[in-house]
Amino acid sequence: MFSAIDAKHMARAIELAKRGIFTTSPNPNVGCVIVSANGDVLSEGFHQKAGEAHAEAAALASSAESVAGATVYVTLEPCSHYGRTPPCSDALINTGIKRVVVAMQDPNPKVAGRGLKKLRDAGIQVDVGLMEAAAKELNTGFIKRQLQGMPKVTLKMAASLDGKTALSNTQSKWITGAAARRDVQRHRAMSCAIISGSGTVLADDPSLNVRPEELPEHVNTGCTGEIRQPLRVILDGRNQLHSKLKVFADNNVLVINLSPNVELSEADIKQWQAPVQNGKIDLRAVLAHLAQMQLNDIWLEAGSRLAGAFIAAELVDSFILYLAPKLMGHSGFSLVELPAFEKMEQVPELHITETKMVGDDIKIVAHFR
Ligand code: AOF
Ligand code: ZN
Repeated sequence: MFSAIDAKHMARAIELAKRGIFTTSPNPNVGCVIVSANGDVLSEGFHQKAGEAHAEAAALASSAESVAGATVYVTLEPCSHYGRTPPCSDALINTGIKRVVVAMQDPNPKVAGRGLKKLRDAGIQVDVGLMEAAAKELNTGFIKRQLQGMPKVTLKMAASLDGKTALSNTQSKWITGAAARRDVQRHRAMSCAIISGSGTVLADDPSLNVRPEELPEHVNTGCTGEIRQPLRVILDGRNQLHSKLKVFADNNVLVINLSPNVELSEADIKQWQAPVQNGKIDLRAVLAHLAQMQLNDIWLEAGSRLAGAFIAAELVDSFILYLAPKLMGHSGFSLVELPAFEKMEQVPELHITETKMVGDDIKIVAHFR
């Protein structure tokens, strides 16, 4: 069904989709290439921002020539619904496209195969599944939210080679080097929200912001458009936060607690009261709430206790660990606080998919089974 030429054009569409990684949320990253019957690339497009043209519409709009008889390569099924923009499947039909090659079906229940059907009913040849795995990789959070009503959670931690996150006096600043911290900036920028706990926020007073000047890749990959700041979500089960902290310097923050914090209310800081579970914030309910807010990808930067609670509740999808070439000793704090296990079978297991050097540190990417 697919030729080497098909693969070349779809690979390009996937590269184009990546130009939206810092800007499309809550919408997916989508890329599109239009190729004439004699093999010339007529135009390219990608989705940049919710409310603006979908990838197919952007590609159609930028073709100088007629696209009648052409083949369209697109990383996600063309949409069939009237959302913020009209259906792309109609636009493709109206222009006389002959064939559409699609990497993956749209998990959005509003589409979910209807776009493919519309195209086929109009007599267009539709071939689905080329480079599907790579296309899914572009939108793991979007897909999870559409299918499960939950966002994708990536837990980030930094530790010494002996797995310690802080000294016994809780000092934890600058375990890793500058390159690893820049890498964290990139991950934050690709996320819809950053979750942290009040303990971390009170101890370090971080801004939890993205600093676009630390994202050279933004320029290198051809991303355009303003990088969005992820929503900062601070969990505060015991109402310890106060409005003078750096995270509250702008209003792109949501505090999650069990009862309203009067001082924060007076400072107009948004809060959401979560359901309680065993006397604590129900973490699953928090994530479901964030999914309802259309957040796809959550970056969890928390201390060992909150990180352990998310892991124990089986709410973490991916784990990114930066290991610094330092030894912090037996009295330091361990990576994650988990219940004492009696048997090895009870221990959470991960699958490591990537290891690489980032500056002087090692970056490990792993996924929970
Ligand atoms: C995009 N970009 O290139 C494609 C999308 O409300 P709307 O109009 O922004 O539609 C969003 C939905 O459209 C999205 O959830 C997905 O199902 C479908 N396809 N979306 O943002 C694109 N092709
Ligand atoms: Zn569309």
